[in-house]
Amino acid sequence: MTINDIKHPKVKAWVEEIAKMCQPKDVYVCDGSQEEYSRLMKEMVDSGLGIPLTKRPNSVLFRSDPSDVARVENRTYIASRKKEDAGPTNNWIDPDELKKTMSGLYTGCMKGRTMYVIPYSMGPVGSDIAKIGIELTDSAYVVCNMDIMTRVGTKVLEALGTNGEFVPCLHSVGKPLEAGETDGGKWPCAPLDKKYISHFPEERTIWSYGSGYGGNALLGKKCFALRIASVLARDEGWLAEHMLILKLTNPEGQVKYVTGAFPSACGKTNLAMLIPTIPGWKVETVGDDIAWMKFGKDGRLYAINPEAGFFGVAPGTSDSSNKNAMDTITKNTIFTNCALTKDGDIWWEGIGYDAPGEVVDWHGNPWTQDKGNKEQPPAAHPNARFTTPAKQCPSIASEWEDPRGVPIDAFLFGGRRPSTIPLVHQSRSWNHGVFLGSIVGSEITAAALDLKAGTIRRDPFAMLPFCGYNMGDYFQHWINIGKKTTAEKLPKIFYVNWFRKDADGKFIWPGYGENSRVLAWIFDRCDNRDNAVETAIGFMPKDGAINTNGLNVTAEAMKGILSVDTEGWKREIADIRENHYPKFGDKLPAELKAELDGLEKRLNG
Ligand code: SAT
Ligand code: MN
Repeated sequence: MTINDIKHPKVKAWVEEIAKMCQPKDVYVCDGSQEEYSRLMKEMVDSGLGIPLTKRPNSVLFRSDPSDVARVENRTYIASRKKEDAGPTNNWIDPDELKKTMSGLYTGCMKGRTMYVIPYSMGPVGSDIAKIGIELTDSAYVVCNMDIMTRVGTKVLEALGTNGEFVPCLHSVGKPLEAGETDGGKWPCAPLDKKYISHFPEERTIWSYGSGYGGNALLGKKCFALRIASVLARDEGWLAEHMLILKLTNPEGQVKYVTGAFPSACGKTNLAMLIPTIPGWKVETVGDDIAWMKFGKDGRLYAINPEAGFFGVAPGTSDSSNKNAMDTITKNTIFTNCALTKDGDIWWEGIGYDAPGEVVDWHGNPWTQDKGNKEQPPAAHPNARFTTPAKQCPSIASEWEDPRGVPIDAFLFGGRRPSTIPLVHQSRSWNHGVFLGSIVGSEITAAALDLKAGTIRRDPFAMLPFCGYNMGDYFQHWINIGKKTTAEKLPKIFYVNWFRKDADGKFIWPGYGENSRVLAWIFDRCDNRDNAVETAIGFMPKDGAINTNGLNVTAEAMKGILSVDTEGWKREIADIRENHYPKFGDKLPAELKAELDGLEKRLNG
């Protein structure tokens, strides 16, 4: 399609304005068809950028530039009018100044390239909870990834009509081509100090420059569905959260829907696709990364997964850690920065089997596994990814695209905490649950990071890099949500911790499928079953309330991870008081301060 196929005058004017600035060789409007996807993929394969995988139908491997392998948080900006509105946890630049700098970079930046117009919907097209974005990009790789991760094309333009609302998202890899120049099969991007991932929350606009990777470039994901959407959610009274959504069915066939927020490297995708070890229970997947939740007429919160695919971390994914993910990525998948085998398959560290002879590493160099060498650089980049359609996932729930969303029964929060935090506890109230969300964090283990080992890196609600406004105001928004309906209609809030370690530094809890035992307890809590005791920190499983049949954990160890570590919690409170809450200054809601005081009192009492 061409620019003249756009029937929305505002969209058309904006596309023309950006084309004038970026000066692409042509403008192409994506229809989202299979034919279009295949054509763009073929172009990338022909140019040497993509490598088709003979072992996986319709799947292609890409290698990025070594400088462009992950989100760049220190180049990510919330450019609100007032600095205070970005808050203490975001980078801020004055929006006028940032636009001026970036307009300079954008001028002529698409020379020699096509500018693709990607009309996309976050959420099922036509859902009341869904929203539309238009991404302009000079990267065909971005188009194909967006095709998998969102709903793209003609149907979105139709839903937009002539005056529908959209979020303008501008993206360029920041590498104009001179006349006759090509990329020569190399991943185009700009140097780090030229990369900008910018959000203008008042204008609800995204400008991204210089990176082609993941959340920097696929603007529907973290930029729109979290940073901009969190601002919309604040203003409109809903929630845009960094949460998986799963459907839990008990042996009697009853269903609960659970969402969960975890910082990175806590196994969120694995949990979303978990295969229960306890008989009769079933977990199905609605989403693995983002939940948008709105109140239904019945006063309950309904969640949709705004995405249509999974952008998962490849290393560590195996048949034993996540069989469903492995079965999802057998076809129609884009792999980035994985290793390539001789027989045309991908490989990565932790895939569950040794590298089959010499492979090609993510730099494009020959690589042979040397298990004796602990220092050997990995064959796959640690942030190597797969982009794969959600509908291919064997555990996908039949209602995952229900435009009404699914009614949420429980929120989980969790982090990697080798001590103090028990396997599971339930908040005493909504506000106490918001308190638990606000203290989420993982312990730093690698002393190499210039932080002391044992330090807790707090990542409230797992939203630290994704909240588009002042985090103190975000806490307040969560408190306010709790006042919008009755307590029994609100989801119950739980804090889980799969990562407790023993004195030898070994994980006590086996995790993965065994986490279903904890989910089962949570399920019954949602029905107010008599399976809990009240403690100073909240509700915890009664003796024997967690099914341990066939579990390889001693009764003593179970007791250890299911009791209140009073001294540990006192240290936790001191850390929150001294190092965490002061960051939010007078934006910290009084309710959270009261929860902290109350907890301390109960622990002392
Ligand atoms: O690169 S993404 O932001 O899409 C994924 C992630 O960092 O969690
Ligand atoms: Mn994420």
